[in-house]
Amino acid sequence: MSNLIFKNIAQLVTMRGPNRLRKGQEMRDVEILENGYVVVQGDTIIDIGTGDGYRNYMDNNTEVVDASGLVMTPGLVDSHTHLVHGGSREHELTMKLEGYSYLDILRAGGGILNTVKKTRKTSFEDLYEKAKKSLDIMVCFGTTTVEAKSGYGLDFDTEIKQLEVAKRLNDSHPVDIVSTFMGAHAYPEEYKHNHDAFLEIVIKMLPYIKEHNLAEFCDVFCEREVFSYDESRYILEKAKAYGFKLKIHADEMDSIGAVDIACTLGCVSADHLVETKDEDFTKLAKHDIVANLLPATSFNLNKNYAKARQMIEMGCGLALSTDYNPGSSPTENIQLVMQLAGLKLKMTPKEILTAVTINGACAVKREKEIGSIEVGKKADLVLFAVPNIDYLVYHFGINHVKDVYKNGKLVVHNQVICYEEE
Ligand code: IZC
Ligand code: ZN
Repeated sequence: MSNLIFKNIAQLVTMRGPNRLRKGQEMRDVEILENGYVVVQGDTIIDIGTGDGYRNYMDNNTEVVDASGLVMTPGLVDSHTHLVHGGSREHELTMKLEGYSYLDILRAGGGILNTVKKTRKTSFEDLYEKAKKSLDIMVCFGTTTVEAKSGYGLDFDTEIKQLEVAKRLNDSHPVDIVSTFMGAHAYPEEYKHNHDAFLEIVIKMLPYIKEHNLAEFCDVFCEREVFSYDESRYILEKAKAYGFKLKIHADEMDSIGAVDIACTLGCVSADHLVETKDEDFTKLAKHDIVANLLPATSFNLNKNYAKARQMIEMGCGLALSTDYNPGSSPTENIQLVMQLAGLKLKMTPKEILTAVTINGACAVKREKEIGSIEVGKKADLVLFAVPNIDYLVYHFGINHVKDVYKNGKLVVHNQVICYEEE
């Protein structure tokens, strides 16, 4: 097997360290090697260092990439998206501008329910093509692993269709997809007045999804007017019993006890955390739950931002994700999220990089394989055309990617997709 060598990397952000959630001050402990090199064999990193130590690995077949003037980071992890869905919701923008809230629109049968109608009507092929376009955009911005939720079917056939689309994409697209079943995303029109019956429908899907290996995680939208504390807890308890790992949409608009559910049931991540009470930060830290923050959603809905600084001071481990969805965060751009994290959450570039690499990997339970540039890990690597990591957060709203490598293969070159279709 021939080697692939990156040499003269201006700043190599290794994220070397323990394969676990980096919490509190640890989020700033980021190793940056100046004039670094990385050696890849097949899909795996076999050496890293500085200077010309790479020379030992050179033979006639070696491909050498000169990364002078570039920054290299691990492939970015977008650990919260609603990737697979039909249609879009631009026609709700005017309502939003007129002052209707996210929940007002949902109450009127729009919002998630608007996307449910469209997703039910859209064919497998069309859902696949649309989600593939989004994945292509994501990888062009440096994302190499994506978590993808269902939750726009709210009936057996459509939830399964969404999960099957994600599975097919995982097989055919270079980006890795980690699937989450989110049947408890909203109550569909037909069960608006019969919550108990809908909860049973969601629970009946769990064994099928588990047997067919269609999702690793189960998630619930725990929110006033959506799934109550008891309803959320009930679903997640059942999912846990079937062997799903858990996530929870927590405190996006209001705090109704989602963090308590996350701590008692052992959720891997609690996501949003905008209205979380300060005492709950300590609980998240103590239980090693990934606090997954989604500032593009706050930006898009013109709402409050999560209190990232307090969270870090209280010892939490933060991830950052796009929340890509057609309603509250119609963007695939993880770099914009990183820049909002700097501007609005007051996170430092090192904390931000920790959040979108190793901590994002923790949010999808892939911390042993990805999230850092270390010997033995997958060669998921991004080259950014910036002089240093501060620049990545400072110059906002544009794409800084030059090239992206997934499993040791070049998949984006000069911001253009170049992978071979499988
Ligand atoms: O489609 O509105 N928050 N779920 C919970 C979403 C946003 C997605 C949507
Ligand atoms: Zn979400």
